[in-house]
Amino acid sequence: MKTNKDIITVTSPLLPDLDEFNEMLRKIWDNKWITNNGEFHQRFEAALCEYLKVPYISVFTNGTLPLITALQALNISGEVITTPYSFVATTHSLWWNGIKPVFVDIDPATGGIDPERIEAAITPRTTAIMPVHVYGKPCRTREIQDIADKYGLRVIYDAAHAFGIEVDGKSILTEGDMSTLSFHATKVFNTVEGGALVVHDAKTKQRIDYLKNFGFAGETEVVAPGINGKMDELRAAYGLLNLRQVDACIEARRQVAIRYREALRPVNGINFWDDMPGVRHNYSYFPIFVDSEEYGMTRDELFMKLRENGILARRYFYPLISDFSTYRGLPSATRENLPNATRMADTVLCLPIHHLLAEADLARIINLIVK
Ligand code: T4K
Repeated sequence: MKTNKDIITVTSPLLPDLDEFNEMLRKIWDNKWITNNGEFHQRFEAALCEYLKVPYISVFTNGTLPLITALQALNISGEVITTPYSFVATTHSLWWNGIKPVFVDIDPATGGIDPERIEAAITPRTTAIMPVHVYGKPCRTREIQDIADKYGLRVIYDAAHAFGIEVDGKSILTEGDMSTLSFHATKVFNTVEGGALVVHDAKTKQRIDYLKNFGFAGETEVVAPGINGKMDELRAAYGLLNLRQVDACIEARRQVAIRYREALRPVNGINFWDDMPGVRHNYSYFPIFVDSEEYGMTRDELFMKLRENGILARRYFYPLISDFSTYRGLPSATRENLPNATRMADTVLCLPIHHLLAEADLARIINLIVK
């Protein structure tokens, strides 16, 4: 009989020190200001700008509302080019804005959109591209921007997984017109639920701040049909504390990745990515890709074997978004149009990776995969 102690989950949330959090809560209680752009909210945004090396950020109550709000802020309509290899929130944000998603296949080297296939999907109704830095692996941003510039399109990055990712010392979050983050409990950096929108200038930041507060630009003035996306003071304080320990958490995850790579490299049919040169990774996920012919077992057989042994690896991102009933009828949702994404979704397994994984846990997981 397995106890909870024997279960190894795909991730585990980074939690602030409870005494320190209590101290912050006391301050919030004293302030009696618990949401609506309070002291901790402002401090959190400033601290995030510094940590992430970005000029302007607006924090939200989750990682889906920044996607929806970014599309609103840029007046995106018609069709948007995106990929089906992501969490369903990416495409849902388009649907919620009455925009038609157009799926383009991914580059198997990054899991992100294949820039070479974007132009063929552009129509007179296309207004933007929404790529995803899936697993925190940077997309081919320069090529994407060149296409966007050529056709006058906006670029909104779903950077939900890309907390702290840098390329040659520069934050990936500064690419495109805007980038969104998720601070959900399962992310490398979390505020329980939470998210953010990164923008380039003060005017846009102001507009986003209006939009996440119902469009209010003062007590009696509403400048746009906004939404309620505000992060409260408790979670901003929690975020401030987690920011202090996120580097140690990323380093612990890096050690897990190193251990997996050493142990799994000799295993035929188990493929994975190495770090990209010049990139600061965050090790938010450790996807492996199972070649069933070489490995002698399908991805689903390995998934079940691990599960029966208490290892809760996850098939992020299977099924493809384009395979969900909501989107299956779209002209771009066919498997013929999306061969790389289909292959990746059918072979991927994200192994447990987090800051609390002990060597004994890793040995258990690795032994089951190595056979
Ligand atoms: N764009 C992308 C590319 C995204 O990946 C996401 C979210 C979004 C946008 C939208 O951002 P948010 O609006 O969610 O902020 C999770 C998350 O709910 C979701 O945030 C995330 N992506 C997605 C990839 O994964 P589930 O359904 O897999 O989570 P769940 O509850 O099965 O948890 C997985 C494991 O994590 C559990 O087995 C154990 C561990 N866990 C989880 C929670 C919630 C804990 O140890 N403690 C916890 O409190 O969706």
